[in-house]
Amino acid sequence: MSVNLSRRNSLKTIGAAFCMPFFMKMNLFAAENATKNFKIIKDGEVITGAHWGVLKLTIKDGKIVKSEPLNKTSSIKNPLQHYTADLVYAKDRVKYPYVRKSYLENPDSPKPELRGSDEWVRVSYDKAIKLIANELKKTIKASGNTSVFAGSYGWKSPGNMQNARILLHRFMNQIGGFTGTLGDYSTGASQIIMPHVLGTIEVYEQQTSWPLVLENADVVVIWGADPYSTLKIAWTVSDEQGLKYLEELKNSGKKVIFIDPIKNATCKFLNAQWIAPLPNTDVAMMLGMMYELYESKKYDQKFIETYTTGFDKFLPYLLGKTDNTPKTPKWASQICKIDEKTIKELAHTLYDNKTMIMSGWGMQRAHHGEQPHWALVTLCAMLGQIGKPGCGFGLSYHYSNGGTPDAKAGIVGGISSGAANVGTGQSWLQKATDSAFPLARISDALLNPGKTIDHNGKKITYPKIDFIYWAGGNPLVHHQNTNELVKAWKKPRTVVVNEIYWTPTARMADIVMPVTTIYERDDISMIGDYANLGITPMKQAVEKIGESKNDYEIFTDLAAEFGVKDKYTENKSDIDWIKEFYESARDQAKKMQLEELNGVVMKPFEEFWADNKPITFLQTQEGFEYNRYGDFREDPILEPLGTPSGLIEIYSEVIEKMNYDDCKAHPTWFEPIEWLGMKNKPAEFHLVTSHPEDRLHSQLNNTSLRDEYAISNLEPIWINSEDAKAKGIKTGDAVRVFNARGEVLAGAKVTDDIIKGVVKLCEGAWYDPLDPTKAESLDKNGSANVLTIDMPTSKLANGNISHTGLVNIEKFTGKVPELTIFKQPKIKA
Ligand SMILES: Nc1nc2c(c(=O)[nH]1)N[C@H]1C(S)=C(S)[C@@H](COP(=O)(O)OP(=O)(O)OC[C@H]3O[C@@H](n4cnc5c(=O)[nH]c(N)nc54)[C@H](O)[C@@H]3O)O[C@H]1N2
Ligand SMILES: Nc1nc2c(c(=O)[nH]1)N[C@H]1C(S)=C(S)[C@@H](COP(=O)(O)OP(=O)(O)OC[C@H]3O[C@@H](n4cnc5c(=O)[nH]c(N)nc54)[C@H](O)[C@@H]3O)O[C@H]1N2
Ligand SMILES: [Mo]
Repeated sequence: MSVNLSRRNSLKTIGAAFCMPFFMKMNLFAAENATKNFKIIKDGEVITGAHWGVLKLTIKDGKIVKSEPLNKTSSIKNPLQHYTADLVYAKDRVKYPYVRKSYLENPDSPKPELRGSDEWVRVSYDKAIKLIANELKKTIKASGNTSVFAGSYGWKSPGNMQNARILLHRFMNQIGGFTGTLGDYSTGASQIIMPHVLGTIEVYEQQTSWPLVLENADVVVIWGADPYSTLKIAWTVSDEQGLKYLEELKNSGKKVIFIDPIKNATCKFLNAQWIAPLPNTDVAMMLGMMYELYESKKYDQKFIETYTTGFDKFLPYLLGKTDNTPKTPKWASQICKIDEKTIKELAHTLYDNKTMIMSGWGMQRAHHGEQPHWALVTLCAMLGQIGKPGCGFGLSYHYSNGGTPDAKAGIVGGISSGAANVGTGQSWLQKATDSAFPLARISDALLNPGKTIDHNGKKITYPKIDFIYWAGGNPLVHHQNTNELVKAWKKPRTVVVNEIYWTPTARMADIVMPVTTIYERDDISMIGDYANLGITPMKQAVEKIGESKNDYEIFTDLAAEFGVKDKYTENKSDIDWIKEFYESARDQAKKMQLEELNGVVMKPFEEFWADNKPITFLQTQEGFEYNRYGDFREDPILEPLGTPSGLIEIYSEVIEKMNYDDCKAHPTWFEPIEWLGMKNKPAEFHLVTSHPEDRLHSQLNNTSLRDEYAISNLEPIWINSEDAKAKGIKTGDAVRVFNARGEVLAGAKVTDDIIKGVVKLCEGAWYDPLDPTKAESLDKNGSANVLTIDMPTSKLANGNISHTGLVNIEKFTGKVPELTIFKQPKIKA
């Protein structure tokens, strides 16, 4: 089977580039010219890239006055592209280095309980660097490198040079190592279960090409995904093709079925049939469908025999022979609240037609999140369409433009963490250190040093963490159960954060280092994660704000304090690296004879840089014809999957041996810890914390784009109209949303686009506690994770369960307090 270019395969290439003396010789003389030729313009246009696409910035008198997409690929608007000036000139920029007052007074007794409420003191950059270096040395000396947690995690900004997290790891690896993390928040459950089932991580793999889907599928099912929203961004610089294909799907007139408790922007855009199960009950619904297919003999026995293993061991469970509960459509209906007839009809429709099921990741960010995609693959195996052109299933159509046909491209290199045996694949999943725990266990790890947990067949013991360094993420917003994290966060002696803004995480640090936005520094990136459609220069558009620095400069100066500066930089400036990364792509392009083959010219770096224009690669015929499981279907012997059996594992003997009570050897319906069907519900409504259409997580919450979606200047919460009526809530009302874990204020949006009993509060609003000196204080800005549950999906994957959890909601009758989070914090005069 062809393994495709995944979203960050570029890293593989970089490793190779590092060893090549050719590049080192090249860069010595040429990069100097590159910098000489390029000054920051005062008036004109600069082309750059952001997660939300290639942008054209208009500069007047040295300031950004306009920001727009360089090209439009579809008629779907992407508001994120127009707020660049707000991002650069935000009121809450961290302009200088700051140290928390008590920490500055005595770093050995720094009153960590005052994190988040202490005053800040501005210090010189040199002093801040020396302080970080000294305290880091002290911690390492006292308790070793594993007591330094530099896992960091987050969406930072695109750019292959200014890669905050990798730059941090690179520094830590040169001073003896650190404790890092395993996995991610996006696909914590699926990326662990899928290799057992399909032999690949699946979630970050190239998808069967959209053109094949559009040509061949009669029915497209979108199961728990919101591509209209989530395709507004990509991990690198978006190629913006996904929205184009979504529009083509709409125009194709194909039948689209949409399965989600929320009628989201995608469902509306596509005018799809809406089937709305209770949250976290999809596995029951899928089992009901499988039962129906089995009973009506409408399943592909030949496919099951040829391409899968373990159906015979799964069947007794499906039929209820092992637990006296046949998973009939009626049984499923009682759980998911979709009527029996619809469940049956859906099963038949999928079997009778050429079907592609596109699933998002929301349903696996739930308790027992390993199960939904495993059950989905099993259902699709019964439908027998996996590997047929444009049919089967796909787990990445909603993300970073999966399914966009590949181009033949030179791949730009990137900075490396310098770790030995990093492995290949997604940059953030590469191994940067030996000491690591599943990242969503961060609070547990901080609170329970020495505790041993199960993880995917192994045991992991948490180290004692006494120093946290974070660069490029916002854990006080992204992690579940904020109030618990606040407690855990006060355990270590030192917390350092590199940030652009006074985010909730920066405010919970001891030392904050001011960082530039991508618009204040040079960088380079691929356009497109899977398809590699081009390369964009990311030239510095405006002067740096305040004393902000590039992460590279901060870590270079820290490396100097440890005597490893030359090792860290390899004597290269930012632009030297950028040139090297570009030249590695150019070298590949030459080897592939791109110019001769299809006229794509990659000029020498200096000319490319002076051009201020992206390079566009041409998509290939193979790209257009890419059919993900096509080869496997053609010949399962010669093209086996990477599973122990080489087949799709409906029953996994590897998992059986782990003997976990919360993840069995075949797809299983487990009741989540909190859900609407439980007895003695601790609260009334199921909270879904979707990814926001108008932000990237917490990014852009501090721009005027917020005015477009805020409700009465509060973070919106969706509530069904009947529920709202019963609670006396109207659109525009301030509401208090609460449970045993915490409470937040939000602005009600009353709608029929959400089923009864469910509320939606998007993740990513900046946590803004009313009284930061008090534990569990009311969050004024509706940060969803104040309410979510911090526990693992299961012992198998230890993923986060942010879409599982119940809340109460009531009209807020007090005076709505003013938001403070988007202003500068208390700074000592
Ligand atoms: N309840 C709930 N919680 C969730 C989710 C959910 O569905 N529900 N989803 C989860 C998922 S999938 C994810 S991926 C996470 C996302 O969580 P994060 O990735 O942490 O979220 P972002 O808001 O993108 O945070 C990125 C931060 O990096 C900063 N930054 C940007 N560029 C740079 C740079 O060059 N240098 C430095 N030093 N900093 C920079 C930004 O200012 C911002 O504060 O959230 C998770 N949390
Ligand atoms: N604009 C924008 N785009 C983004 C991001 C962003 O923050 N903003 N974040 C990016 C990142 S890091 C990631 S990981 C991806 C996330 O991509 P996803 O994980 O797919 O996004 P979510 O919004 O968490 O969930 C998608 C849909 O699942 C539904 N859902 C939730 N629970 C269930 C359930 O139990 N059953 C069913 N059937 N449906 C359910 C939600 O209602 C939602 O409509 O998006 C990426 N794209
Ligand atoms: Mo994510």
